[in-house]
Amino acid sequence: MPRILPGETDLYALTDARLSLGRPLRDVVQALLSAGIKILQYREKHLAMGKMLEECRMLRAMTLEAGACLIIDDHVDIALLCKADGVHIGQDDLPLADVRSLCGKEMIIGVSTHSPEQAVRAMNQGADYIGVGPIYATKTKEDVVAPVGLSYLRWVATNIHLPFVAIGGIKEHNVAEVCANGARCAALVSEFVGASDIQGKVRAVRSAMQKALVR
Ligand code: TZP
Ligand code: MG
Repeated sequence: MPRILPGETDLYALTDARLSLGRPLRDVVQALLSAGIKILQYREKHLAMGKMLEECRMLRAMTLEAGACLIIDDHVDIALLCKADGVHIGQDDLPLADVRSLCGKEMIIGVSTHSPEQAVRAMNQGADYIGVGPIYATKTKEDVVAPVGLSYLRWVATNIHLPFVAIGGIKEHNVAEVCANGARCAALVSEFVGASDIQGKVRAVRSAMQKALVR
């Protein structure tokens, strides 16, 4: 099973059917995987559980074929049933220790964090990676907290020795700034799934990151 963590790859893509310009999930994900995305998070907040499970089983087959890691947002039950590589939880989801007891040592657990306290707690409780954000304002997440800006990102890059991924409002035009502030992996939702040319957008974001990182 592909166990790939943020930092081992530069980009982390998330699904969102409502932002995908009406295109089927299969096509959107195929474009992401063809562009070389190696971590894919299934994040659909508005579907029935049975439908989510069906979609996740399809994504499991597609990600295995592409050698990509599949992470499920929120739902440890779906992650287990579809044999995903991991699950991603927020501050209001099930506690990390309980999720770990359900899914075992091998599965990846990612935790969203918005402050140094949350980052330290996630690390001490055994998260495999943390999400850091929202860096910028975003309309993609409904219950989003205020942007934490680049200062929290710099703090994590200096103080937390755990893989991390920056998220929230990251676009082709600002990803260089995110890298300049310590990120080695960026998570994008609307910029990727909302692009008319998804593969071209992934290439453009990756190239902006590479330019920022060699500087
Ligand atoms: N967590 C923090 S911000 C966010 C999530 C899931 C949404 C990011 O979406 P976008 O479209 O890349 O701003
Ligand atoms: Mg959640």
